[in-house]
Amino acid sequence: MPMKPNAAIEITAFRWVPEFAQGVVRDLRARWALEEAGLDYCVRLLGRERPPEYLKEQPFDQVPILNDGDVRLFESGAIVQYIGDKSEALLPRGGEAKYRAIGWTYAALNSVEPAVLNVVLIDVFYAEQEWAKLRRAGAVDFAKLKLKRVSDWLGDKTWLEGDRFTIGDLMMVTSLRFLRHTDLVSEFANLDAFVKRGEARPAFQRALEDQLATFREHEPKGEAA
Ligand SMILES: N[C@@H](CCC(=O)N[C@@H](CS)C(=O)NCC(=O)O)C(=O)O
Repeated sequence: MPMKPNAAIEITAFRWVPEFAQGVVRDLRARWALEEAGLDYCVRLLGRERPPEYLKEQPFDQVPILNDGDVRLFESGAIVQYIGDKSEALLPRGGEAKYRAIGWTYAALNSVEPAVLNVVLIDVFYAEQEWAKLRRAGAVDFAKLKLKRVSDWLGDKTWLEGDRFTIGDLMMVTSLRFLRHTDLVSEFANLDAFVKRGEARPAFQRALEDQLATFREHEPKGEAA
C-alpha cells in the first residue's frame, strides 16, 4: 500500500466530509494515480476551516494539492498528469498517444465535468429551491448529451484510446462517478461498464478505501455531526 507516513510525496485531503461527498472528493484522483504508479505518498488532512496559509498552496482553498520536493501543484488534472509523467503505466512516454491521454483529461474536466456538476449542484445543494426544480430537466438533458458523446466515442473499446488505461480514463471515470446518485450513466451500457472497469482496478479500490477509512476514523460524534 503506497500510503506511508513519511513519504516524499504529500497530498492534501479532508479529514471528514458529509456522506454525499464520501468516495468522490477529488483527492481520490491523486490517490488513484499514485496507487497505479506504485508511488508512496502521505496525506495532510484538513478540516472544514483551512489555515489561511493554505491559500498560498491552493488559491481556491480546495483539495487536493501535491507536494513533491520542489514541486508544488494544485488542480487534480495537473496533479494526475505529473504522476503520469512519473509512470508509463498511466501515461505513454511520448508522441500522439501521450497527448491524446492528456487531451482526455481536459475533456473530462472541461467538456464533461461542468455538465455533470450542474446536475450534482441542483440535486445535492439546491434540490428544494423552485429554480432548481425548473432547471433540472435542462441540466439533465445537457449532461446526457455529453455522456452520449463519450459513449459514442468509447463504442466497444475498453478504454478511451483503446486497450490501454491512461490518466484520461482515470479522469473521465472520476468525473462520471459524480453522477452515482442518478441513473444517467447506467443509461449508457458501455459507459456504465467503463466506469465499473475503472472502479474494479485494484489501485482504485485501495485509493477509495483509504479515503473512506479516513472519514470513518474522523466521523463526528454526537452534536458535532
Ligand atoms: N478544479 C479543482 C477542484 C477541486 C475541488 O473542487 N475540491 C473540492 C473537493 S472535491 C473542495 O476542496 N471543496 C471545498 C471548497 O471548495 O471549499 C481540482 O480539480 O482540483
